Formats: sequence, structure tokens, C-alpha cells
Amino acid sequence: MPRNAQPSSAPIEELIIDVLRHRVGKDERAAKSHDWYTATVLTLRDKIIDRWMESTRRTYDAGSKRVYYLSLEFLIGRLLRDALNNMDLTQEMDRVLKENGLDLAVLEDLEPDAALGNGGLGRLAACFMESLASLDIPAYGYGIRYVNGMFRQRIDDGWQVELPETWLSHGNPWEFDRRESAYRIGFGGEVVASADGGVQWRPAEVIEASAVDTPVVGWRGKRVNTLRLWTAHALDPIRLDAFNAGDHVGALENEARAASLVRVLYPADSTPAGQELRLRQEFFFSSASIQDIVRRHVQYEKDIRTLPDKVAIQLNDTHPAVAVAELMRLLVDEHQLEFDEAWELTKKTVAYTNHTLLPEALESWPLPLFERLLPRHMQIVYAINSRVLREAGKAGLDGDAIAAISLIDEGGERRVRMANLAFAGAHSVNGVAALHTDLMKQTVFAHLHRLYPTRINNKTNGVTPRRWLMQCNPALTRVIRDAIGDAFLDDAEKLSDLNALAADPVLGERVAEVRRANKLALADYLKREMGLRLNPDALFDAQIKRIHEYKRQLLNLIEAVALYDQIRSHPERDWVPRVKIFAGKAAPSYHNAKLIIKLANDIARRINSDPSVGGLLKVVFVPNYNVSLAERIIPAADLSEQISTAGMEASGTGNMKFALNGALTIGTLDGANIEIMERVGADNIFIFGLTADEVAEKRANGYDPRAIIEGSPELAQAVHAIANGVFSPDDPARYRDLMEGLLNSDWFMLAADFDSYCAAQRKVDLLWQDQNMWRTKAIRNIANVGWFSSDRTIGEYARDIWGV
Ligand code: NBG
Repeated sequence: MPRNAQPSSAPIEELIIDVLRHRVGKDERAAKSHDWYTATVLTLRDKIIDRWMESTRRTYDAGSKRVYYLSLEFLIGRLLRDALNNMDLTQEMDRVLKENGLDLAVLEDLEPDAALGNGGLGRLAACFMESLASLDIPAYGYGIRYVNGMFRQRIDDGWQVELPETWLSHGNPWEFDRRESAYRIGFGGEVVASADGGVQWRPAEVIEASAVDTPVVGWRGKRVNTLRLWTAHALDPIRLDAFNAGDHVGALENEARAASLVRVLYPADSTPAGQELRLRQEFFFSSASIQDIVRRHVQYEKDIRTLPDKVAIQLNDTHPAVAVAELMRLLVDEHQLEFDEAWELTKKTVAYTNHTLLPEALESWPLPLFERLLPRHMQIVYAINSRVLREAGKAGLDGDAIAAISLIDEGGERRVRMANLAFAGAHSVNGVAALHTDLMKQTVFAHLHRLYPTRINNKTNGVTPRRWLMQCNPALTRVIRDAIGDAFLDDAEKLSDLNALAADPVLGERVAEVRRANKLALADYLKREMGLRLNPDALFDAQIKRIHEYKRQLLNLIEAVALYDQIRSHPERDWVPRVKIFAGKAAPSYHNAKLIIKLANDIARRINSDPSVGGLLKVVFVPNYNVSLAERIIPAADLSEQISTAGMEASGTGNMKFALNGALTIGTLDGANIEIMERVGADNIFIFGLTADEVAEKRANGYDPRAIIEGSPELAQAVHAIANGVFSPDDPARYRDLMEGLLNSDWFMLAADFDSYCAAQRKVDLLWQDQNMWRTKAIRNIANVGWFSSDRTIGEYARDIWGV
């Protein structure tokens, strides 16, 4: 790439033209929007690079401890607006582009979403990266550069269709290919005795991991950290002899096999993919990251024994748990440490975050697969296990407890339990909301918790207020600045100054104006994209998240059907016009979740075209939910649906984003909803339904959903209508099994919560009739959720877990 002729301190108007000509290769007059987009990013990137180098130098000079965040997912979304905002260059760039006849907003829309994640877990990793940089903490994010990230969702006749996401098809101007930072990643083979008396792993297959770096700019450009994503290459990309012999495709097989490793993100949320490829991906990125970390440490510090003083490794869920065994292998086999010393260093260096209690999501691998793919790691896992089980025996734990603690699941087909490996190999194991952490202690990790009672701790999730307030809702940000000044921009908890103004009618009016403008913008967008006509004065009610039975989109849909019946039966009542907005993807193999998407679309078609509800109720399913769509919907929502079965949503982070933008929450006492309620006050949130204890009690002592359904006329009517094909006349039996599931077992307790959910919805309607009161409560929400900034969360990780 030719060098930039202008120093990056020159004014943007000069830089951008220079970049356009010399790096994009276009004359201003010939340049198309996409060329300008690339030039804009590269110009900004040059400014960022200076800070990046300065940050790295500073860390190096100070000999600071670094944080390494290992995550199979980073759901970063678009970067342009984020980076402009954090570099404080939005206005200047906007002006320069205008002078060239361009609109920054239009260019922003050309950026594809980097959708390298499924949902909350991946988005959390992205928020954490931003907060780490904003808090000036030296950190690397490590993950995989998927060529096709999360699938693109199309809705065909109401059904989800999955298409590959081609986010890299126009190149990615943010990234730097670091072919020199490459590591060999082995698979299979055998373990042999080495000359020094130890052992050596001789893999049968070796792939090269090479780094692709993206700068992550913190707030006010304070620090720029690195997101390092690994891509894969064959050591021997083309077998020339085969090629010359005429096998033109076969000669490229090695490269194709390597490339397939980083092709897709497994589109499974809270369920293990179960495929060998997934385990290969996990080892591939964990090994590359650990090798990179150890290399950097030894290069700077010269002494492997100081690893925990300079390195903190955070495992984002169990996906990178094999990193524990890989670090052990490097310490023992490559750095010749004694096993016990290596084990102590590993535990001091590694920490683990658990993100779900769903039993099907606790990863475990069939032992024969693990052993075949990673024979040396299998030995290490056994050696770790024998130490852990000896400690358990010494602590007086009984047979059942020991079986539960073991890294090997011996019940049935033998499997390696990755969560137990992560727990054993970490000095800290944290949950992501208070309730979730308590339940971890009581359920999945009960026995490990008895053995290591100080290890589990809580770090309630957070979201970055830069993206989830300032960037997605600039108008609201302006109103808040006018009301309380700028302090909240640097410390989200200063939003609490709004409390004094919560009942101020002028502020209420301004907040309402902003929301109305955001609703108009969303309505416009949905008209363009889906041909829908929405009333911006209706209550916008949004449930946007992965489609999963525990999240209970079905509860919301059944309530829509019941409401539809009520409106038709009682047209004389003063109904509040409502738009129910749904968006989310279902795992491709998750039959019921896909059926729920179809149901949402079937219900929407029926209700939206029925003149007898006269626009009082609309149901919308917006296709292809992603970060950018969330940024449009959240600022336009009046009501946030957080209605999971209590005890099942580890935290939720959408709940925080909505509240920060002044939506009121209707929700269960689950995940972080509880902490949101504690902060905004029980009067400013609509809580309904069973508690986690009540759910557990009912599951243990028998629960009869059929009796509940038949005893609730509104619910019975809705369930029977859906079951009998009222919404699917083309296939009347389509939802019969789904509804039978509710009548017969209802694991997620929709029936138990239905009446109380409806009652809460009618309270929502009632409050809506008093707009002044609604506005006050909305302001109270904004004022009191500053604590859910990921800056606060990262501050706690830094203090309690990483010691940085
Ligand atoms: C998800 C939980 C959410 C939580 C995010 C981030 C997984 C495995 N877990 O409740 O379901 O908010 O993690 O912690 O994706």
C-alpha cells in the first residue's frame, strides 16, 4: 500500500482527498459512495493508528499488566460512527463530507455489520472491548475472523431462511493483516518421549493461524487496544506437483481445509454445536491466543514464572476452556516447568465467566473425539483431574459430589466437561448477574463451589453508553446534556442528576419529542423495508433478541392473540393503540424457535389486515436482527419486553439498553431485571410472574398447565385458536404440536405466568393514558441505570479479578 503523503495531523479535508486518490485510487469526480466510505474509514484509521502506537508504547514502557479477553464471539456491529464519536471527529468529518456533497449518515449505512456473534455473549464482548479502552486498560481481545459471521436471516412466506453473511465482500478497511504474527496449530497425532525426559506432542496435522488486527478506540480516544482475530492458512497452500500433474483443484485442498475452519460462526445460541469442527475452532483460536500471549510475555519479561503478574486471561464462557490445557502444555512441555508449578501459574493467570445455566449449553466433548484430536491435552486433563479429585477426597466430599466435580462425565458415554475444566483452572469464576451467580452456586457448580468456596463471584453485566446512548440516540443525548450538563458523558452514573428533574414537564416534553422523532424514523424505515404503515403515536412494544423458548416470545404472541380477541369483543373500550415489534434469529436446527417465527408472521398477517381492530394493534416481525437494527429499534421503543422464565436468563443486556434510552420494562424477576428494578424502583417497572424459586418449586412438585389453561378463558381461547389453525388456514395443523406442548408440559411455564403478564400489560395501558406520569417514569429509568455501564462492570473485573 502506498504511503500516506500527508502527515496524519493535517486537516481532515486534505487527508481525505489524499487518501481517496492515493489509497483508494479514485479521483474526487469519479469516486462513488463506496470509495468515499473507504476513504473516510482510512482517514480516520490513520488518526487512530497514532494513538494505537502511543498506547502500545505506554504499556510497554510502564511494564503494565495486560488483560486478554478470549471469546469465540465479538458482535461489534459497525465501527465508523463508534470510532468517530470516540475520537471526537463526528462533526468535523460530517462537515468535510458535506463540502464534498456527501452525507455521513449515508456512508455509515454502507458499512456492513461485523456480525461475529450470536447474541448477548458476543455483544457483551464488544462492549467490554470498548470499555477496556475507555478505562485505559491495556487489553487484547482474541477471537476468530469468520469469513461468514452470523447468518443473514430472510423471511420467506413467514419462515426463516438462513443465508451466508458476506460482510467481507468489499474488503474490510478497518483491519490489518499480520502475516508475521503466525503460529502453528496442531491436531491429532501422538505423544512421544522427548530427549529431555519429558514428552512432546507430534501432531498429525498442522494449520497456521495468522493474526488480523482491528483497533478499538476508547472514549475520547484515550487508548486504542487491539482486537486480534485469527485466520487460518495451510502450511503448504498449493501442492505444486499435484497441480502440475493436472489436479488443479486437489492441489489446493490443504488451503481449502484450513479456510473451512474460519468460515462460519456456529449459529447456535445456548446449545453446543456438537460438531468436531466446533472443537477444532475452539482449540485453533485458544492455542493461537495462548501461544501469542506466552510469546509476548517471554519476549518482554524474560521469565515465564512472572506470567500471573503481567497477564490476566479471561475466558468468555466455556468455548475457550481448552486454553487451560493448552497453557499447561506450553508451560510443561515447552518451558519445562514442573506440573504443579505450572498448575499454580495457570490458575493465577486464568479466570472464567459463565454465561448460562441451561444444561444443554454446558459444553462437553465425547472423550474419544477429544483424545483423537488433542492427545496431549487429554493427558493433561487427566492429570488435572486427578489433582482436583484428590483435593475433593481430602475435603471429605462424597461419591456423588466427586462424580459431579470430575472433569470427566462417567455417566453413559464418557465426555470431557469443559465448564469443570474452566472452573478448575481458574482463580475466579464469575456469573453475570446477582441471581445467576447465586443459582450457579446452588445448581451447576454446587459441588465445585463447596470444594472451592471463594472462587465464584458476581459481575453484573453492563453495556457501553457510548454506543447504546450517545451514538444510537444523539437527540436524547442532547436533551440530557441541556438538562444536566456533560458530566454523564464520562461517568454514566451521573445520569442520576436527572432524578431531580424527573417530574419537570418541560424535560418530559423534550424527551417525548425525541422519542416521537425516533419512532417516526423507525416507522419510515419499516415502510421502506417492509411496506408497513405504523402509527407513531401508538405504544411501541419491542421484544428483540434471539428466538428461544425460555425467552418466551410465545407468551408475548399469545397475549397478542388474546388482546386481538378482546379488542374485537369490546370495541367500545378505550384501547391503547399498540405496535408489537419482534426481531431475532433462531438457530437453524431449532425447530420450535423457527416455528415461533412463522407464528409471529402468521399472526401479523392476520391481525394487520383485519379492519375490525382499526389499527389498534399491529404485529411486526422485522427480519435479520443485528446490532444496527437494535440501534434503530431501541431508541424508538416505549416498552421493553424482558419476559423469560425466571431463573433462565443469565443476565440480559438488551434490558439495560432499553432502560438507558427511556423505555419502561415489562419483565420477570430474572437475570439483571432484578437489579434494574432495584435501581429504577419498583414503581417504574412492570414486574410480573413467578420467581425463580417458585419455578423450581413447581417443576419439582408437579405442575398442571392444562388445568391452568382451561381455567383461564382468555388463555384457553388463544391457545385453541392457534392450535386449530385460525392463524394458519393454509395448514391448520401447523401449530397443533406447539400448543399441545403447552397443554401437556409447558416447561417454560407460560401458562403459569399468563394471567399476571396480561394484568401487567393492562397496567401498561393504564399508565400510557397518563402521558405525564409515563414520561416521569421514563426519565427515572434513564436516571437510574447508569450503573449498568460496562465501564462499571469492567472496573469491577479489573479490581477484583485481574488486579489491573
Ligand atoms: C448469554 C445469556 C444472557 C447474557 C449474555 C451475556 C450465552 C451463552 N449467554 O442472559 O443468555 O446477558 O450471555 O452475559 O449466550
